[in-house]
Amino acid sequence: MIKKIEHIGIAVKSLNNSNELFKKLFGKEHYKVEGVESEGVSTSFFMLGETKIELLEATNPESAIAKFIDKKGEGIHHIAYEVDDIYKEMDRLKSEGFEVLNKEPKKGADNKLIFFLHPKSTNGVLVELCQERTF
Ligand code: CMX
Repeated sequence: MIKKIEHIGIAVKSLNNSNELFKKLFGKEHYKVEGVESEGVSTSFFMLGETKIELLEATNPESAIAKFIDKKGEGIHHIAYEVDDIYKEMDRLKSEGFEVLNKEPKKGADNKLIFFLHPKSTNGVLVELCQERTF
């Protein structure tokens, strides 16, 4: 079951500059900075009530974030939904015909297991499904 929007991912050119900008916008600091080497990104997170904003800067030119910024510029990159059973949701969404981009859920930032749906199968919006890791 999809429970809520866990975070919204925003692709940025400079994490440092955008941390300052979003600090002014929200009136508070990000609560963490974390690199995810497998995704070629450096991330920061702001907590807003029950939802988070994740800023993503590319750390190499092959990163999905570098390609996105080259093509579309900075902006909303994905919406992440929290699920209660990520393996079950992966099977359910596959059987509903969505294009799942990962064979298995994998480790993502902020202590999550994650997988993605191709934006072509979700009205042009990249969708991330995530669940807190308990191990
Ligand atoms: N949102 C909406 N559309 C997107 C998109 C995004 N984030 N990224 C790419 N697209 C579009 C492209 O513009 C392209 O559109 P057109 O065909 O109309 O030109 C289409 O999707 C397919 O693009 P592509 O060139 O075939 O594929 P890409 O190499 O751009 O890869 C995607 C796109 C989604 C498959 C790839 O980015 C991916 O696998 N993403 C999942 C992993 C990821 O995004 N990691 C970074 C975040 C990690 C984290 O949150 O920690």
